Amino acid sequence: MSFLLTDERIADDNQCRRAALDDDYAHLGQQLARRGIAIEMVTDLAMAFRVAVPSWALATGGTRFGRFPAPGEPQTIFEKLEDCEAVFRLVRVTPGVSLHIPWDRPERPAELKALAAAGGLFIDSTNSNTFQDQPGQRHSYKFGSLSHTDRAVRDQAVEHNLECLEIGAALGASAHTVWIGDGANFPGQMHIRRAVDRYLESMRTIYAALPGGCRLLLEHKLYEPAFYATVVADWCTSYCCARELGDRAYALVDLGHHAPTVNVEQVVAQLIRLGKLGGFHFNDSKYGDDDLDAGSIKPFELFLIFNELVDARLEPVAGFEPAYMLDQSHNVTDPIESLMISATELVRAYVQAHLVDREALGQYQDANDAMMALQTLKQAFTCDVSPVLAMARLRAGGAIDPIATYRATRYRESKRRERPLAASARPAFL
Ligand code: RM4
Ligand code: MN
Ligand code: MN
Repeated sequence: MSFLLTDERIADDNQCRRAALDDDYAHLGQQLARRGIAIEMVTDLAMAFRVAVPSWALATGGTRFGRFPAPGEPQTIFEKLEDCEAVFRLVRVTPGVSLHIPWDRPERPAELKALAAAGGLFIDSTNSNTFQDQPGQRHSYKFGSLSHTDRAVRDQAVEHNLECLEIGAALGASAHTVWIGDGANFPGQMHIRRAVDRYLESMRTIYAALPGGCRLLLEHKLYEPAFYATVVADWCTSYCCARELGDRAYALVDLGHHAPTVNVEQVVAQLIRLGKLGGFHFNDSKYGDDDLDAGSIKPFELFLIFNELVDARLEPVAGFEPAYMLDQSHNVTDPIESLMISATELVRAYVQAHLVDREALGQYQDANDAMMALQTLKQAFTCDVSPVLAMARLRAGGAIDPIATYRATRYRESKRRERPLAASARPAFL
């Protein structure tokens, strides 16, 4: 019998934190009331927030220099779902799971769907992988996939995406994300215009096969693995391609995929204005990386992104329904802990963005009062909404302090006994 984080275990551990939370919540409620904000409304927002967890983030990540597998990490998609359930039970905002195929290809989709549902989860989206060769594959992606110069390679990559759509339909996924590593490492290696033409031709076939209710999300990335020129390198290329494809194609913004000085909240606002913001891969980065925990490096940027999202939601901008997903890799932390904290940081930014006095902000903007406009945003950003987040989790059956409860249950130690490391993942000294 595998170890489960039951509601009772969580409730028991919440006991010792309940009184302090009630105090802090009442105090914050008074502060917000003075500003005309009802704390209960804010707590309801925190409870309704949703972000999907990436199946590929549950196992320990690595870099091209190595990977250090952790005892008790999941190896199959079923074990990964078990860990997704643990994340969900503790924070209660992550019922959706985003699947990477073929890394987490379900042999029997119906079984996976049922298992997810039994744990209160569902499969939110699929992601294709044509940036790596798989064993037994006919053609190599060394020089590209959907934009390859050779039609046979392009066809194989299209075929893989069609298979993802089929799996997604069986699982009830509402989006399919395509990110390709295609590009060039040297000037002259690739005909820049024709590569985009070939990419679009392939994407048209994929678009035409979209199951009803499923959206196609185009993910761009500045560089890596192509280090000179990437085929879909920026949000503008992504937007143009999505527009050419049709109404059900959108641009997806991965927070770590921009040049270091790009104003990401401005990118978000532009895409909203153009009606093509399809979703997010949330994470954080310091240099050229794209896999650190959301909110760990640039929390103010995260807040400013949510400020744009909430502004559009409140307006409301017609047809505005971006999909929220995390896309991270955890090399030195327990993935369950990182995902819980990252999800919490997103709820924090979402809730704080609702505290912005938008009427005042509009007036300061009209009056060109830069100082007070900034202060209006800062007032929301500096408000510590932790008691709201904790109360929202508690009311939904989750943990007041997710990491403390997770550690107290010794979940990972139980999984260590249940899941012996596969020989391939085991370092030589174990
Ligand atoms: C890429 C990109 C994709 C993700 C892969 C693993 O950098 O972010 O979304 O699927 O990494
Ligand atoms: Mn991504
Ligand atoms: Mn990435």
